[in-house]
Amino acid sequence: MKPKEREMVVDERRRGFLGAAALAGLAGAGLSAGVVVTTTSSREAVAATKEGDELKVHMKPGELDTYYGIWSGGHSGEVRILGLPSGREIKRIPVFNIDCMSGWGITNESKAIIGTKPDGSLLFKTGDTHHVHGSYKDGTYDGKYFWVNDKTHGRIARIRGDRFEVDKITKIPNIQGFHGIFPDKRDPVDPKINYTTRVFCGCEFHIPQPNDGRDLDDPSKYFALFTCVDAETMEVRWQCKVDGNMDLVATSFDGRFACANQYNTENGVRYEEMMAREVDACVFFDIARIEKAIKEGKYFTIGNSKVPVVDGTRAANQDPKTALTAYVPVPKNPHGVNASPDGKYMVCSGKLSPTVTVIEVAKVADWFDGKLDDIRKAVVAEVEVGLGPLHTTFDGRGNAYTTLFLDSQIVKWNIDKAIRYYQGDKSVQYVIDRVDVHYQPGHLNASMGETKEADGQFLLTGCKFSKDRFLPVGPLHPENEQLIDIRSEKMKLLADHPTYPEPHDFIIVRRDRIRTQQVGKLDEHPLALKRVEDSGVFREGNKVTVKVAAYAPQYQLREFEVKVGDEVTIIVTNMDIVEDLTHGFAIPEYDINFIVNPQETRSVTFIADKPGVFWCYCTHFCHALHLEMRSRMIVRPA
Ligand code: CUK
Ligand code: CUA
Ligand code: CA
Repeated sequence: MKPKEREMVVDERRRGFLGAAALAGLAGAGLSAGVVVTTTSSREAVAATKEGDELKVHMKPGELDTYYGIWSGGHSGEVRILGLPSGREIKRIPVFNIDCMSGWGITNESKAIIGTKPDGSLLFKTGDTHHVHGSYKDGTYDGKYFWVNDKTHGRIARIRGDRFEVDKITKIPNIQGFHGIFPDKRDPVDPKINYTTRVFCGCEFHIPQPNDGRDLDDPSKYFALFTCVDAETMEVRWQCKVDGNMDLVATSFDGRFACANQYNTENGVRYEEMMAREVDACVFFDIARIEKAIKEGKYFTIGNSKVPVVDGTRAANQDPKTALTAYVPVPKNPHGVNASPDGKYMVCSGKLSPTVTVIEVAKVADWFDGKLDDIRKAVVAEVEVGLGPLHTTFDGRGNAYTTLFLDSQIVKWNIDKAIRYYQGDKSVQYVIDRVDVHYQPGHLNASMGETKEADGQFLLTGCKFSKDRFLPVGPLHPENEQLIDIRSEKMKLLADHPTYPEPHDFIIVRRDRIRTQQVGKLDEHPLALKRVEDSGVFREGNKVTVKVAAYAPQYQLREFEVKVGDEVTIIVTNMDIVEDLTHGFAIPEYDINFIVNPQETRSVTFIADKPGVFWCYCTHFCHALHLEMRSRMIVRPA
């Protein structure tokens, strides 16, 4: 944002505040005059910093970051937005958790997205987010959607890129341990579709199919499914049965393949069994072929689920010309698969093997097309990088950066050189640099590193242990996200950022890719009041609807009455039109607490089971008269 624009926004805010203050004490006075502010938070493209400049870690007051970091929250169930490179946390997005700041899991609108049981209570209250990925257009982020997995309950959530709020959650059938997730980058068949239309979901755990009490003691019958979800409708399109399990997922830039690393090709149910083999695999899915097979009716279904399932097991896919899947060997219990930004390679980390395996995508295609006799030849390098390699990112200059969990290091290596070394030229030094990190890194990602616009500015790595890096706060330590400058040959560790446990993965998106809606639109809210005067209590039998307009500094209604035993629905519409003027609504003893942003509506439903006076009050500081912003709920004994 240019300084001038920023001034404008600040000015609008001040005006909103004063305009609203002038209304104090006036009931039903209608809207204050004001301007709908729809600033985009990131208008200008970001000029890459030049080598030699100090990479900025600290922002001056009022200065904006150049990148959005979209962080998973692990078993907190949420997603966070960080400004980068400063590392300042800007927002938390409740996803699979309950959040009493925003009312996620409390309002009727959020419950409808999360899903409810027949009694109206939430289907699930917990979740475990690991991987966030954004929608693509032309090989880079278009800022439209972000998706995140729920490992605990096998759900996928979609986050709107213009609001950083969840708009859909889908529960995937027939799976457990949904871990890796990745959107496609373009269509495998129609070259005109150069954007994301599918999201692929890997699944880690084997289960009996259907998992309804049969085959409990016969793990040889358990299996795992790869799932394709429609990016727009969020419906499950199809599933693919595989041998072994799936961990992380990646997609090719040409749209043809999705792939997943497999650490449990043994189909083991105990860890010793899962690490019995020296070599596991990375399984490739030919998306167009799978969808053709489904069109031709070559699928089955499982239990009550109507989702078509194709057979992607090794036995059923021996003939390359018709194969839906290919299993590329990778040692040993690999963790993580990442696509290089030039579209050429998939890099799979060995985890229990000190190696990374480089798979050439064109050679995988050759195998499927009958031009390569052995899928093992798609491996063009398998080179040593250090102990416990987990995840890899890229700088767009041909270099890869891999986390070494056991060595507590990031290793920078050159892909072409690694290939040359592997193919016989042992004089080549493919490892370029190493830097110690603190401590035990899992994921890492470079700025725009998962797009063809990888810009090689900086990377962050999510260290699983922070130990002594921050003031001690008792037994639970934060994670440590470390910022590393990667603009030159040598990496430079710049900063530590603590994060609440436990982010796994994250992406770093240049800010001009994001266009936000800063003020809501009442016509997108079916329950919205049109005018303040429409507030009121509407009774049908024992069902009572209470419509409340909120506009600083008051609620209209200032009091309302219901009876014990009533089923009460309170609909709150924030009539303020000033950016950042959010109101809250909490009811003591009734466990109600939520916010409503400007020009939006939220509702809650509860049984009035306690007689008395209950002051509904505004929880979100909105105005000089914020504390006075209350409404008196009178619950009369029946
Ligand atoms: S996994 Cu956590 S460090 Cu879920 Cu992406 Cu590798
Ligand atoms: Cu409205 Cu505080
Ligand atoms: Ca294994």
